[in-house]
This record gives sequence, C-alpha cells and structure tokens, in this order.
Amino acid sequence: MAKRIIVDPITRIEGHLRIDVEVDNQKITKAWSSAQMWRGIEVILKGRDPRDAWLFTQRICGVCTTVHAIASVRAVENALNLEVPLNAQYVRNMIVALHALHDHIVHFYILSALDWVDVVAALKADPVKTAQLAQSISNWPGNSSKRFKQVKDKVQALVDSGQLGPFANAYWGHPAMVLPPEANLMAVSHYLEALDYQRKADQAIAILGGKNPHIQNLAVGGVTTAINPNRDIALNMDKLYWIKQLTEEVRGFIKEVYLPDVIAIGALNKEWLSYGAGVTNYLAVPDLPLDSAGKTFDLPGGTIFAGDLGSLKEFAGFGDDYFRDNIKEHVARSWYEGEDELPPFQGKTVPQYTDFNPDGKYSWSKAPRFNGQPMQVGPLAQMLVGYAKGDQRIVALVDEALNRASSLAGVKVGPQALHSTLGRHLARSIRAAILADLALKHWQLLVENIDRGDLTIMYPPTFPAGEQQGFGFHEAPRGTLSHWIVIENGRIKNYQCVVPSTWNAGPRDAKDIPGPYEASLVGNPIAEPQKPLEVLRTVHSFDPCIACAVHLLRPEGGELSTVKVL
Ligand code: NFE
Ligand code: MG
Repeated sequence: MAKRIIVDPITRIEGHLRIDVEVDNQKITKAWSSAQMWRGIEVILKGRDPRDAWLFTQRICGVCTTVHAIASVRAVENALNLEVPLNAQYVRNMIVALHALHDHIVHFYILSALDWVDVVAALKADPVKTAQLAQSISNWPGNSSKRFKQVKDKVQALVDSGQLGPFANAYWGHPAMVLPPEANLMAVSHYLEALDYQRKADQAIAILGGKNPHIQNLAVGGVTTAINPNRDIALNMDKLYWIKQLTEEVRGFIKEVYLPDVIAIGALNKEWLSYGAGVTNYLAVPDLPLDSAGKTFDLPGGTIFAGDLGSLKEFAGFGDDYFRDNIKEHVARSWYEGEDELPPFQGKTVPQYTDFNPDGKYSWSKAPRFNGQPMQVGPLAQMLVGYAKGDQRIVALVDEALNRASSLAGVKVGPQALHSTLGRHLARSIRAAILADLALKHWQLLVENIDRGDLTIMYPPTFPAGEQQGFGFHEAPRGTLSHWIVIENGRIKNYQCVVPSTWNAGPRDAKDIPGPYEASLVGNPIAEPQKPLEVLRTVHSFDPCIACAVHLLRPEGGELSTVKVL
C-alpha cells in the first residue's frame, strides 16, 4: 500500500517548503510541493515611485540579494525605453557574476553536499590516501595530506565533544551514502574552504555595490558607483585590482575544487544521473549584456521543450516578445483568489488561505507556465540552451566534464545524463566556471572603457504622463527571474515578480500538471521511509528558495501549519 511521507520543513534551503510524497514499493509515485509562507512585496509596491522599486524588491530574499534589484531596474528601464551606459552594464555584470559565484559555492557545499557526503564516515579516511585521491582530480594546493589530517582531527574533536554544530542532524550512515571514506574527508575539507571563498566573492560585491548583502549602488538608468581612477572615494584602480585579485582566487577554487568535486561525486553516485529529470521543458534568459540596450549577451537564453535540444528557440534580448507573450501564472492549486491564469501585467496577488488539500489548493506559490507548459529553470536550463545553440564556452566545458565523469565512473556519461538530479549540480558547477571567466572578462571591459576616458555611470530617467508597461529579466542563480511593472503617471500601478523558485517549486495547475520539483521526485528510490534522504537530494538539486518563490509574510506572522517532524 502506498505510504505518505511529509517532509516539513525541508532544511538547508531559504524559506519554508513542505514536500509530501507517496511511496510504493520503495519508489516515489506522487509528490506535492507546498510553499508554506506568504510575504507581501508585490502588494506594497503599488502607488510607489518606480525608481524605489529595486530597494523593496531586493528584500524579497536574503540569499539572492542582488537579483531582484537587477531585474527591477531592468523592468523600469524597459518601460521607459531607457538604455544604460556601458560602465553601468559592466559594473552590474560583475556584481551579477560574483553573486552567482558566491551563491553556487554556498549551494553545493553548505546547502547540499551533506546529502552525499557522510561527515562521520570521513573519520575512517586515511589522510595520505585522501591526498592521492584529491591530487588525481585536481591541482589545488589545499589537497595535502597535512591539511586532510588537520581536518580529520577537527571532525574527530567535534564528534568527541558531542556537538556536531553545522554537521548535526544529518542522515549519517544512511545506506544511500556510498562515497568511500577518503572522498568524504576530501569533501569535508573543501566544505570548510568553501566558507572562505564564498566570502571573497561577497567582499568583491561589497566593494562594487557599497554593501552586501543587499547592494546599494543601483539606479534606474545605471549605477551610482562613482568611477574615477584618481580619487580615493570613487571606484579607482586600487579597488579594481583588489576586486580582480578576489575574483581570481574564487575562480581558482571553482575550477580546481568545486567543479572536480561535483564530477567525482557524480561519478561515484552514477545512478543519480538517471533519477530526477522531471520536467524536461527548459527556460533560461540571456544575461551579461555587452551593449547599452541589452541586445547582445555573454550568456544565452531560450526555451527547449520535451528535452529535445533541436527545439531550441532563443530570446533576442531585453523586451523580447516571445518571452513577454507566453508567460501566465496559474492559481488554481494556490492559496489565492480566483482560478484564472493571468499574464503578469494583469497579474493579481490576493491571498486566500484554505487548508492543505492535495486534491485542491495546497501552496502559497503560484504556478507559472510558458505557453501552457511547466518549465524547469536554473543553471541546467541555461547550460542546455547554450549546448543546443553551440555556445563554444558551454559546449567545451560540458563535454570536458562529461568525459571526466565518464572516465571516473567507468561508463560513458553522455549529455542525456544532464537531465537528472546530479545533472543539475554538474550544470551549476560548469556555469560557475564560465561565470568566473566572465566576471574577469567584464572587469577587463570596464577597465578598458575607463581607459578610453568614459566615466559615465547613469542616464537619468524621466517619467511621461500616462501608462507604460515594462518587464526586466535576469538569469539568477536559481534560474529565470522576471519583474513586470505597470506605471501610471510616474507611480507603480501593478508589479509582479515571476521568480525562479516559483517556476520550479510551483504546484500543479488547472490541468493538474505537476511542477518541476513534483515531477522530478517521481521514480526516485526511498531506501528508508523514516529517513527520506533521496527526497532531499532531488529537491536540494534545484536550490530551493521559498522566500523568493512566494515573495509575499503574513504581517501578523501567524503559524500556517504545524511542523511534522520525521
Ligand atoms: Ni531567494 Fe532567488 C535566485 C530569485 S529564487 S534565491 O536565484 O529570484 O528563485
Ligand atoms: Mg509573483
């Protein structure tokens, strides 16, 4: 008989997510993804000055702090047909890239590695053999037997103290944890180093953005980062070289640690390259614009349907009408008034909480659809779009990673394996490697532009009377983000955010079609129903953020459901 497992809350994510699964014969047969929080950002924006929207929307999330700011200024600029100076694009692009580097490192090591890495089993590792393993996959200077011995002693001291700290309450010793002790020790050592490298990326963002989290240097029409090579208070050459140094250090960690670790963990858990595909319609938007208007980009965007790379249809640039005309948000299974599917410009956000009903309404998340279809968003979507397009950087790195995984796994791992739980991790680490190069490329472009004597950072906006509509998109760490604004006489009339985790974590729609988390869980094995590690593996592979997905807190902070502990 089918058994119901409720995991509530899912931990090591941002926000409050409940996952229900039905398990039959040790396999998941049905799943429900329920966002358990409601915030109110779209609602409080009404009537405000569009130039302030980015400061409010950026507070949607404490993880992807920059992304709503970027999407917001792009939406207002699109409504006003306003370009931004090249310097502003480059400064924004460096922030976008550095933020993603921080975010992808934190996601892999801090939020998801412990689904694969058994910290307690690392105590059985031989530090010399660990160094041999690590040196066989990477040239990272931190991969010495001395370092691994220190980390092993540190973990031993933690275990002896009985206080595991950040390593408490995981599913240690679970039968699905198959890494050899040495791979576990290597990964624990890299987990600790990851803390330093994500901070370096954050530091570089703070130098550019004034503070972090939540940058302060955006403006509709550009940035407020004063550039002057000769002034201490402005972005000068000293600060630019400091940023370059930090970015190079982070790039080293990504290429020599993060990417090889994901390849190794993937090869050692190869059956997880076949679980978790779920929705194989993919959506990504182009990003890192190379011109003032947002027509050419360093990262590709488009749609792919039914896993068929030949179906690729690209987005041309900011304002693309294929993007604008195909998105609707469904609320048939969400705790909002109405049943209608609405395009974002006409979008409504009127909360109406009823109980959790798996056959009716069961989530605070809306269900976005593209041309009526659920879409998977995230690094995998963007890497597949790039692969389908023949983007040289992406094809080269994807093929190299698949070849390395094949030789470690002893079986051919082809592009088909990307449609999976571990494929999402692999795509994210490849995207991080590409973004690290691109952060430095945009650093170079900025320096060359300054060298030509261009110090312009902003084209100030003017707001005509009457109504304007605009939308801005951004490929955030978790995928495609778009903000949609209707302006009337210089004030916000409507504002809707369609967010990566809304695409992925969203519930069923009016036609009962499940969202990506729900679809990806079906077919996953469950070895021990009391310890549903496999649910975490697949859900974490998307990097959930429910603060973003719902972007709406009940002001009274009321309890929405009782937490059911496993
Ligand atoms: Ni709150 Fe976010 C990202 C956005 S989530 S983390 O990336 O937008 O979907
Ligand atoms: Mg929304």
